[in-house]
Amino acid sequence: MEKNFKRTTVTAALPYANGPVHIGHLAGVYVPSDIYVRYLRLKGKDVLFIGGSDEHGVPVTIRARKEGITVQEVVDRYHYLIKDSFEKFGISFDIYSRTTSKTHHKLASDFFRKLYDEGKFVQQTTEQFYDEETKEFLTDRNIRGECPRCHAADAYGDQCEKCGATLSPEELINPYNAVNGNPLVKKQTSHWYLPLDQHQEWLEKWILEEHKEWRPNVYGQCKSWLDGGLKPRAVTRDLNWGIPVPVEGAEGKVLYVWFDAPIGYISNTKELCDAHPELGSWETWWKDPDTRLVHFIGKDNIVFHCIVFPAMLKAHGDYILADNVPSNEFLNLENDKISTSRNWAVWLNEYLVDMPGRQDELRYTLTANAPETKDNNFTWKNYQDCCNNELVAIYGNFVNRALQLTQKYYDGVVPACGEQTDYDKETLAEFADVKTKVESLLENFKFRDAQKEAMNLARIGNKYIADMEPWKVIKTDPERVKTIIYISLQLTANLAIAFEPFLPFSSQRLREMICMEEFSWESLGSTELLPAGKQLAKPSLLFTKIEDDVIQAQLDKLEATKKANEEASYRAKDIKETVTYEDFQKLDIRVGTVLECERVPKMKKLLKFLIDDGLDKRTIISGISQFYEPEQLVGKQVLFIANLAPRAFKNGLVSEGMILSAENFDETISVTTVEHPVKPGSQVL
Ligand code: B3M
Ligand code: ZN
Repeated sequence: MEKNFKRTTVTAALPYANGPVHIGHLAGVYVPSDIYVRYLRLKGKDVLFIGGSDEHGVPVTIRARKEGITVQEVVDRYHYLIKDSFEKFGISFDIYSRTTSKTHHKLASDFFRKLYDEGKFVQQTTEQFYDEETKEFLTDRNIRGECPRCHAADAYGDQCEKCGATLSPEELINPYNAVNGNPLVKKQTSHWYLPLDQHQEWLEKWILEEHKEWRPNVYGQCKSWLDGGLKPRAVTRDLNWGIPVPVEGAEGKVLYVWFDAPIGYISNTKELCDAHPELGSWETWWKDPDTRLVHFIGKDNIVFHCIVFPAMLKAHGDYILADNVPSNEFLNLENDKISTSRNWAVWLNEYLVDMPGRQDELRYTLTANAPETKDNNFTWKNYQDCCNNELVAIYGNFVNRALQLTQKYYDGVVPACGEQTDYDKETLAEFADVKTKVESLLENFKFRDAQKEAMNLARIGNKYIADMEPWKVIKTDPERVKTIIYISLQLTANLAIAFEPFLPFSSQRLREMICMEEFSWESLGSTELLPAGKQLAKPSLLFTKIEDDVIQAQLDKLEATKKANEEASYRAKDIKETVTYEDFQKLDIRVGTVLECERVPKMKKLLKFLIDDGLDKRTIISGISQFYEPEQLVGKQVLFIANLAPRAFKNGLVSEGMILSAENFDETISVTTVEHPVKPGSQVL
């Protein structure tokens, strides 16, 4: 922090190209990093903003299998989709490349080879699960089997989704290949490990002593890893997708995705600098101690960026290490965890279609709710409030008043400033203050508070113009109005600068309206941004209200997702444990004819049936009164269990059997019946 760096390399986590990106990604990584970079650029700093897609690893291969296409097709599809979404949201990467690029394959491969040649890895042979038919070692996620805890039939090698237990593949009972169901055998395989234990000492000093300023969540996670004692980590995998391990005899092995992905930051910088010599050598951006390196990431990536990647860089030598790793917590959606598999997300590509031209509205809401210190929540209602009550009612309203009045009174020409009152001076002084405040907040990665300060500027402006009431004063003291409008216009120009890092689209529109070509962070707070006599362009509304029906449509969409998920999870209800035919035969299921059916007083859910069972009449109680009027059922032939031990109910009623009903996914009930009439007492076989 204290050090005066010459330039800054900013990286944003490389999203897996296995699906589109959603608001959680934007809030956690890409909006904050973009705000930071835009701010630095506005200050005239030398900065590179490096992004790209992470195209290796198991997730993309699983997606390919699911969709029945090749892995290359998967990464192509999502790389371009993600890149496009980022562009449209104004995430101003200097480069957005991909880890399947030639440059990256070579750089990552050379990186590994250098460490290998210098003996920086240890080689270890372990037993892993292997499919003898497909001749492949399986990764945890591709192994399934019976859960040792809850005995669910299809737990994953790393986790049981039924009981939530964290597992290792060894613990599964009868492990099998998740893709083809083949049984698995144990087979020896050899891998290279980065001996993190050997890096423990310097990492402790570097993080725990020299980087106490890191966010508490980041520092805390690192500390607990370090306190637990670091262990060697495998950096290669048996997989047929990825960067081949550049060592003889390592056929069928690739670099572990978390080994190559962070090197992707370096490769993408190289690709950029090679194409733009004016940026200097890529090595300056990664090796010069005068360069400040900052990684923006989500909290599940902390260990890789703070411990594993630095250990790799240190083992390699030559490289600088991160100066800070601002990491966010998670964003929830409507009080529920964002989940790709449950489709519980607001996808950026869909938002762009549903809410055209409203990128800043989302950027604003996500920063206002940024999960900087704890998990936070996005709700559509809050989004609407942010838009209507803040962007429209405060920022938009102030700017619109100032510009419209300039048109009305002065044909769009900035009037000359007359003598200022004390209130005028106080207002301008408050504005000048904001620069220092926003600056120190941004330098400390406190984006939410920084944006709040920018909005405060607009509040000050709004209050000023409301208090001054130029539309009244014009009748009594037209000279005074010139000063009021002059000041309001200076405030407007300041807002265009202050909001640029946060809301680049509206800021640009505003600058066009006030014809401000040149602007810099340093001029923030100035009271002479728009000189008297300057002709402004015709104004239009900076923000427009979001109506209830637009919000409702989004809520309906989520509701439909919820319904579809419930349906799917119902369908996916596990089949109960296998029973033998003998077990089944113990049940005596018969057809009975309903002779009478009535509600049970004081027991709302129950219906009391009198059934002709072929031999006799019997009473059966069933909890299905919400779904049938008793008279609907009289005369129907229903299936019932004839040999179930009688069950007594509280009010003395006894049920002599049980009527079989089907429960629909929405929990409605339908009684089972026979297709053709049969004699009461017929057995179901
Ligand atoms: N692709 C994981 C993730 O998207 C990973 C980040 C890589 S950053 C080098 O959470
Ligand atoms: Zn389980």
